Amino acid sequence: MNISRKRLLQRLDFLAKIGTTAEAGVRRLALSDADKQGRDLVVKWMTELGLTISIDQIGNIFGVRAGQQDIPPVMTGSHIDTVDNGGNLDGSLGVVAGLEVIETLNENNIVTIRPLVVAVFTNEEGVRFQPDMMGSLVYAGGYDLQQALATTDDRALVLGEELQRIGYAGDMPCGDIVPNAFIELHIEQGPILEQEKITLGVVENLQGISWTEVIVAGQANHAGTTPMHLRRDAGYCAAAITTFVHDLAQEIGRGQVATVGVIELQPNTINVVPSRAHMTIDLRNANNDLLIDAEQRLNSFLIKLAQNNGVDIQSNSLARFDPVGFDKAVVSLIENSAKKLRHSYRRMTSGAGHDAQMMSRVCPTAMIFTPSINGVSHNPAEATHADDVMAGANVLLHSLIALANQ
Ligand code: HGY
Ligand code: MN
Ligand code: MN
Repeated sequence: MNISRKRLLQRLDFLAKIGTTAEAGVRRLALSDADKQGRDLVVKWMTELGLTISIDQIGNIFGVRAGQQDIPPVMTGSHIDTVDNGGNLDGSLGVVAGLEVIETLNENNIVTIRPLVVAVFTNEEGVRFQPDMMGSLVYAGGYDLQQALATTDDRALVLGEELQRIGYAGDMPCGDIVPNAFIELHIEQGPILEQEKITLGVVENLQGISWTEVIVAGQANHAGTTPMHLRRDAGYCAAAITTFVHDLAQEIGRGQVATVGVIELQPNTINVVPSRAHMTIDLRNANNDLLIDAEQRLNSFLIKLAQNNGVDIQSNSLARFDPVGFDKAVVSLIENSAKKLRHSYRRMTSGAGHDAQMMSRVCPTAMIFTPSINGVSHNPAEATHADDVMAGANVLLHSLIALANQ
């Protein structure tokens, strides 16, 4: 029994058409109109597949397929919100492949012992509202619902009101469905599988994530008349922080990565020394001790930089997640499915954050990766060969059946 290639690729195409950008990317920021349209389309597909739909108080969507017994279900799924100008597979692959598994079981009249659930988690990307993986984090009890609903974006729009506006402020308490196991199919978003010419990643752990927002307050001044030693230059400090974290990652090595994704200067004018810088720093490492070391070294650098440049530097944590190990039994079950279907695979660490890392707090969890062409993601060029998409979805099908018949 195999999933239908045509249906799977067609659904991915339909979903990709919602929120397309000028560069043929996808922009479905959490709780935006485009996210609503995507949600409506997925709910339509779930209804057509005969799933019972529940929406929880943070807007997570669950499509439930009854099993032979009314016992804790096996769950799969991911997210359909995207980064600003992302690709059409990040998150969407896991949701659409989950629906394809359901349709394949329907057409083969197979009813598993356990119910099956396909989940769409709210705000996985954390681009508009932080932290990321917010919907699954609240669901797993790792973040207070009211605090999440009160989060605001950079236009001071409130998450809870946006949820109401798009019609996805559900009433099901978060965490109401407690699965027996969870598997997420996702693109690797990195270069490893393609470089090693391996079809599938069996993800056994996921690195720690530290997101910090930094505000540098200096003094606007004339670019021509202000001597260098009298400047309180927020722009220079933002640049110094950016090069510091880049060099820090090189120095620590051992998988340490560091990214300054946002730098906004004020007044952002050619002949004015910047008075203010707003920036974000993303540090990650699979080794928590190294990640803590990186955070501490960044902190001491910020204190020294402020003293030496007469500026005030405030930093606040936007997200902090320890590295996660996935469930050994689920990892080997996925490996067995890959073996049975004669696909090459390797165990690996996830460099990206995923809803699965939050689901691992509530039930045995693991992930399946498919290769990313040129290792590119969070970019309109994000792509995966159709054969690899099929391989991932078929291993998901067989793994879910195995789990749901346990
Ligand atoms: O940031 C991440 O790793 C994920 O894409 N939210
Ligand atoms: Mn993702
Ligand atoms: Mn992503």
